[in-house]
Amino acid sequence: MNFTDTIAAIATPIGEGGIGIIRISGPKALSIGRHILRTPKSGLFSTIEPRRVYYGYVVDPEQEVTLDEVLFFYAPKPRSFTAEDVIEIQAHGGTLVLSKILQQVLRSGARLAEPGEFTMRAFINGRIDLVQAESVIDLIRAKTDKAHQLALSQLNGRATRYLQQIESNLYQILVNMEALLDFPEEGIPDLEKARIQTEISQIIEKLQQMLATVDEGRKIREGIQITIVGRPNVGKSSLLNALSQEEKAIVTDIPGTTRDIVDVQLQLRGIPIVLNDTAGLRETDNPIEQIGIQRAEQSLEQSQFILAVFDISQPLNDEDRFVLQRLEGKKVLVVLNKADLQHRLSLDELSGYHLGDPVLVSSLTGEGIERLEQRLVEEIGVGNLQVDDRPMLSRLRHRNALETAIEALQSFNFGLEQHQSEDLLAVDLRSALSAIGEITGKNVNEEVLHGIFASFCIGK
Ligand SMILES: Nc1nc2c(ncn2[C@@H]2O[C@H](COP(=O)(O)OP(=O)(O)OP(=O)(O)O)[C@@H](O)[C@H]2O)c(=O)[nH]1
Ligand SMILES: [Mg+2]
Repeated sequence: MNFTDTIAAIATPIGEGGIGIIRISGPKALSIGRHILRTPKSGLFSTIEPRRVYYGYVVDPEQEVTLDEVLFFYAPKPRSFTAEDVIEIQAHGGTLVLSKILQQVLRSGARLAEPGEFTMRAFINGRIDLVQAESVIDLIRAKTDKAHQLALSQLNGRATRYLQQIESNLYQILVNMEALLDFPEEGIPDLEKARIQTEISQIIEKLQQMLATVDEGRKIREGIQITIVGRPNVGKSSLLNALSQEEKAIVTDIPGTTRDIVDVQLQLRGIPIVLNDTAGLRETDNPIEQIGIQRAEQSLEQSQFILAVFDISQPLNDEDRFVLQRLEGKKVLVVLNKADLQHRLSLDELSGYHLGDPVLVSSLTGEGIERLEQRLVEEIGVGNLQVDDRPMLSRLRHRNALETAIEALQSFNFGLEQHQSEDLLAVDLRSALSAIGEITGKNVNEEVLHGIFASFCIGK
């Protein structure tokens, strides 16, 4: 597809920096560049060669006033980020300077790019597929080494090539089958049927292996949200502080200290974790505390994992039981805090709730905290998450499409056994192909695309 308009944006973050970059992409990029760029001697550039860095000035050509001293280069299509003509101008990184240059670029015939629009053009122009486009934003957002590796592996097209291979195999089977359709009275020969079935089974297996990487990939990419819950005063905030090794949450001996959710980000074996400390759960008349408790309950519902804290120096009370009832069906690790004090909690009653082996810690002395981390790693299953040379995917959207493709192929193989007609079999093949096309972006609707790129920043 050829875009007829030219887009521009500031590609670097707002604020002061050594340099700031203005990116221009589209058919008018070069002519806009010529219009506003001047040589060091204030002349027009007679030639701007591809991929060469030039030194010069940006001017407002109407007034012939200089806006900034810059470096710039020109990358003609298709060898540029967007696969269109691109000019990138490195100016001084100040908000006012950059916005003046941008205004001048816009006055000269470009329009302001929408968030993610440069990457979207790279995708629509066929330079990258959708998995690669998604990985661009993942690379920008990566906060851990593993997330960085995963984004790079997707950007360099490992998953893309793997899916393309599967697509082309399926396509070949479809073509062969449609050729057979011309002789409907003969049907598919048995030998041929067996061969197709084996091939489809192999493809199903490959897709299943890929499906297995999605959950890992999502953990690596998005991280895991863990919520700390418990009745007031058991030491939830102290535990948050101990795990994050900072005095992030207020700790007092007054029950009902924490009101709002306090979150910290940390890493567990290279996986990003967001840890939420919440208000102690109990009945209360205090309206502020009530709101805090509502938020705690919300976080308890939405979190992927719960650390349920109890005070081992006190017998279980009704508030604890109230908390315990809330934990049913959740992924929970029970933490018995205040291990440095005398133990008065009945483990028998606790074990009646079948929440697994508790971990004993003292958030005050730090005793048991390392063991708790180790248990967390095991329970969440992040201990052996790694990015290797498997083709990995990492989004819910990928998971749904893979599942659809697998189901369609299973239905195909079943149909083949049941001597289903070729045109019905072809429907299954096509729906598998279309599901895979949703991942790579060959077959994806406007709305999904918009959703993907809207989460990008402007200038990317
Ligand atoms: N001895 C001992 N005291 C602790 C330990 N952990 C917390 N405490 C004390 O218990 C009291 C309550 O701690 P917090 O961390 O504020 O408890 P919380 O669960 O966040 O309480 P709320 O925010 O009110 O729900 C404070 O006085 C802490 O110093 C521990 O492991 N040992
Ligand atoms: Mg607290």
